[in-house]
This record gives sequence, C-alpha cells and structure tokens, in this order.
Amino acid sequence: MGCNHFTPMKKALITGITGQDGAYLAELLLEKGYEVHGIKRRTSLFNTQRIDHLYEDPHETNPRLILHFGDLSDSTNIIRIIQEVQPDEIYNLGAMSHVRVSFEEPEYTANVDGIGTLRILEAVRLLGLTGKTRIYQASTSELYGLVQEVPQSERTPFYPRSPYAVAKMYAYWITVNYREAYQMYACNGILFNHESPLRGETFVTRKITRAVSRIALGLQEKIHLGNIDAQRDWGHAKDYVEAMWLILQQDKPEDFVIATGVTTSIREFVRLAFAEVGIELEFRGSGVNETAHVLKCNNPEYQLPAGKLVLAIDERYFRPTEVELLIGDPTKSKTKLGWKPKYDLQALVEDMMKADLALFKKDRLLEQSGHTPMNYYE
Ligand code: NDP
Ligand code: GDR
Repeated sequence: MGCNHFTPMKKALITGITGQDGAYLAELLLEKGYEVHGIKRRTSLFNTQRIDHLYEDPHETNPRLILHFGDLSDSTNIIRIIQEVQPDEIYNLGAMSHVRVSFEEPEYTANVDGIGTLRILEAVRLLGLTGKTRIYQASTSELYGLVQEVPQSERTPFYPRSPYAVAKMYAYWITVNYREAYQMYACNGILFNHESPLRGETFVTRKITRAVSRIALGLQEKIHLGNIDAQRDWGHAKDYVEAMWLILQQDKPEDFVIATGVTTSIREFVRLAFAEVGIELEFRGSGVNETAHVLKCNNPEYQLPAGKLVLAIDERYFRPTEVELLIGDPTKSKTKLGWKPKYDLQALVEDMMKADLALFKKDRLLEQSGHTPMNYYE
C-alpha cells in the first residue's frame, strides 16, 4: 500500500520502538507507507540497534521514521509527544517486559506497564483525539497465569502470577474501560509468547539459541536454566506484529488472542535448538538435579564428545510463582482478522539458530585472531 498526493500519509506512534516488537512493527508500518514516530528512552549507551537499519538521517528531506525521547512514567512528556504527532494509531508496546525481573522491581513495573497505559489513554482523551486516534495495548498471555482452562481464549478468566502480569491486568481493563466510557477505538491484543532473532537475550528462547550456538562453536561449556517443565505457545514476532496492525484496521474495536494453538516445553525447545546443529541430547535425572548430555554429535563441524554435560538447572532462574502452561485459542483472530501465522515452531527455531550461529561465528573469528570477543552473560 503506497501513498499518493491525495491520501495523506497515516501517522503511527510506537512506544517501545527499540524493543523486539517495536522494531518489526516499525518496519511493517514503513512498508505500508506510514510515517512512524517512536518513543525511545535516554540511555547512557545507544539502544537503537534493532532499528538502525530503518533510521533515516533527520537532515535529509522528509524522513519517515522519527524518534522522540520519552518515558512511559512521564505524563507531560507523553502528552506533549501525542500533541505534536497527532497520531492516527498508537501502539503501546513500551514496558518492563521481563516477568522474573518484575519480582525485583514490582513498583516500577506497575508504574510503567500499568499506569503508563493510563497515561496514553488519558493523553488521547485530554487532547480531544478520541475520535481520531486508535490505540493498541500490548496485553499478554501472562494474564491467564494459573491455569483456569486450556486452550485460553478471549473468554478465559485471568489469574495473574507476577507483578508484571498484575500490572498488565490493570492496563488491560483500563483499555476496556476507556473504550466503553469514552467510545475510544482502544483494543487489547492478548499475545502469547513470540520470539525472533531480535528477542532480548535474557528471555528463555534467545538464551537457549545463543548458548547452543556458543556451545557448538566451543565458546561456552554449558547452559544454566530454571524450570524447563514450563510450556509455552511460541510464535514468530514477525507474524505477531501483522496481527497488531490488523487489530487497529477493523470496523469495531475488540480484543483478540494471538497464538499458534501449539504448546511446547522449554526442555523440548532445548532439544530442537541442539538438533539444529546436529547434536542429539540425553536428559538425565529430574527436578533441580536434571542435566542434559550429548548423546551423539552428527555434524563434523562441531566436535562435542558423547556424554558431555551441556545443561544444568540453576534455582536462581525459578520464579516465586510460575506460569506452567500456556496454550492459546486463536479462533477469533483467524476468523475475524483473517490472521494466520507463517512460521511454525520448527521454522522459528531455525531462524533464531541461523542468526545466532552467524553472530557467534564472527565472535569465534575475533577470538581466533587474538581479539576479545563480546561479553557473555547468562
Ligand atoms: P522488549 O522488552 O523487547 O521491548 C520493550 C520496549 O519497551 C523497549 O523498547 C524498551 O526500551 C521500552 N521501555 C521499557 N521501559 C520503558 C519506559 N519506562 N518508558 C518507555 N519505554 C520503555 O519487549 P517486546 O518487544 O518483546 O514486547 C513488546 C510489548 O509486548 C511489551 O509491552 C511486552 O510486555 C508485551 N508482550 C510481549 C510478548 C512477547 O512474547 N514478546 C507477549 C505479550 C506481550 P529499551 O530498549 O530502552 O529498554
Ligand atoms: P515469559 O518468557 O516469562 O513467558 O514472558 P521467558 O522466556 O522469560 O520465560 C518462559 C518460561 O521459561 C522458563 N525458564 C526461564 N526463563 C528465563 N527467562 N530464563 C531461564 O533461564 C529460564 N529457565 C526456565 C520461565 O520460568 C518461564 O516459565 C514473556 C515476556 O515476553 C513477557 O513480556 C510476555 O508478556 C510473555 O512472554 C507472554
């Protein structure tokens, strides 16, 4: 969809544009002809690596990607940016998005993930933009928490199990409330876990694909994980940002579950990632004593001996309260939005492993030529 002289370019504002989803969504909206504004936080080091390829020099004429300094904890900043941009669509993706970390920073998480959403809604209302600006709220399958029923749909009751999920529950309901109270086009996308080569390094899938690449290349001995019995419904972030856009293009504002409908354990994800480098695993023991060892290495490029310990459990990664099983029912999004994911789990693992192997092959080259490779933290 291009734009011509007669159709003014649509403007979108993305909070969290420097994150995984923000980067894929910005790319998608630019392709669709939007002018894309993003809010980025001031940080002591650059934090725009995921969108650098989309960046246009502001000194050139009419850049279509424009970044604003801001923070979801700062109401006046949010009001000013929305007033300046006058967006047709706001995608509220900004959040302290790590469930385990939310137990360490509960108040900050409530402020940014919960009240931050209110700040966006209230800014749109106060600025008289309720008839113009459509709002997407990044809701989450974490709302389902302690299993009430499976698969989980738009009608499944919530039972949040972390400060993150409780904050997101406030955000969910305040979005519904503003829609009903002020006739705003404001919607929740209840997205199940979605991953990609751009996934943050401390989320479990990316932690695994990075570690497996490094282990295969001889840069790391083993990986430490927490609860590998947990099961997640994993999709690819590229597919999921398409759904966010579709949610804002409907006649009526509604909430949608976005999921694949397939669930897999963390243990199985580990097995699939090792299989990508030709390594078969044997799991031994159980609970905190469970370990994984090389059963067979079928790829001569990676010389790992049979029996080598490659995975151990570390209780530090356990959560005080866990979400054990997520499996989404995407029937509504399939029928009403016509949304269908292109990636299945196997294709997702392949994509992530390909990217991380390439990344760490560069690292190995650096090491072999006497340079210090990147730092690696678990
Ligand atoms: P990321 O953690 O990759 O990105 C989060 C973004 O929010 C980053 O741009 C981050 O900035 C920004 N941010 C953090 N704190 C603030 C703040 N105080 N003010 C403004 N911006 C802030 O998350 P994802 O891209 O994976 O997720 C996007 C959204 O979707 C989040 O709200 C998340 O909770 C939600 N979600 C994610 C799912 C998933 O599986 N990925 C599933 C369901 C929901 P910086 O780069 O500076 O840290
Ligand atoms: P999640 O994602 O909590 O589902 O939240 P994460 O990848 O962090 O955890 C998934 C499951 O893996 C288990 N796990 C570990 N997790 C991490 N991070 N590190 C480990 O070492 C580890 N070992 C086992 C966890 O206990 C958990 O059960 C993500 C985020 O993107 C949220 O913002 C989003 O709302 C939800 O997905 C849907």
